[in-house]
Amino acid sequence: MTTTLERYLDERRRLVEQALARLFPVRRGFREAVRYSLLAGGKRIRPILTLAAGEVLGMAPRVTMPFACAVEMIHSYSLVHDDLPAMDDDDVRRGRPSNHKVYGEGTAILVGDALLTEAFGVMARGRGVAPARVVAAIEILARGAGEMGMVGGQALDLAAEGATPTLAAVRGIHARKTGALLRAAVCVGAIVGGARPAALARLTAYGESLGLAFQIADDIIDALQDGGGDGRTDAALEKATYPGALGMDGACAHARRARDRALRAVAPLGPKAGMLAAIATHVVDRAEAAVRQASRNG
Ligand code: GRG
Repeated sequence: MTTTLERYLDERRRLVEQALARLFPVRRGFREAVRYSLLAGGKRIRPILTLAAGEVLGMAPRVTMPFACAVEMIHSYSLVHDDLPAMDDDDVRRGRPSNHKVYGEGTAILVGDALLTEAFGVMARGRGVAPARVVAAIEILARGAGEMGMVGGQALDLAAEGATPTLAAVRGIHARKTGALLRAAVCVGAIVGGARPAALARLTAYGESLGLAFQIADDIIDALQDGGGDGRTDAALEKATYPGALGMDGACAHARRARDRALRAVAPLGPKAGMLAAIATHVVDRAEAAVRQASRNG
């Protein structure tokens, strides 16, 4: 049975795919390498969060879309760069060879550079949004993606490699590496939608807790795929992960608490925030279902 949330996610995902494809229509030369990673599927959860936050304020997806695309472009660039041999050295991304395996390292670096740079151009060209909101959205996204956000978190992660991290270290790394962009995705939608300070504070708190829940859920699913029963696999321990620091049960409990904080943050915004609430619930349900499945499989 298709739930309201699934229908919403499918519809918004389709709109995002169409908008991204329109931004990069030509299929030749370097553009082909850009399209390879940008249009490679993925859940599109970040741009959907931008659209959903805008919708809480009554903003039509068509107006918020350039900002949602910019968020996804920055996410895609981070994945292309993260897969490079100098970073995580992953050969596969979104079910197919990573960008550098197909086009070479130099081109993959440039694909990331292009996506990051163009993201800001796409926002600057957004139509139907007051210039002050555009500037504020650009600023908040730059902060989430930059040195104090995702890039800074990646730098901390590189520095932590090889050591068994404490929970505080895990929290600090992930709040920036993954959480900052998710939080910014929500804030961008809120700002474009013209949120007043009280609503902006609520949506920001939601984005923060959702980012944490998402990261823990992602770590849980990864640890299970690595074959860990309690999450304390070598892979989990060498890298800064929640199951590595807390064990699987502790990580699940932590994810549920983050979800509950996200739900409490948006509850006063009423039914218009229903999709944001459903997304937070879905993120944690997915991880818990994976844990149940793994324990059934022994
Ligand atoms: C290289 C500057 C730079 C940053 C890299 C995003 C990131 C920072 C690294 C990716 C490593 C990773 C797998 C982190 C876990 C959380 C995460 C970002 C998962 C991927 O996001 P999803 O699940 O992926 O939304 P899709 O493919 O659905 O978009």
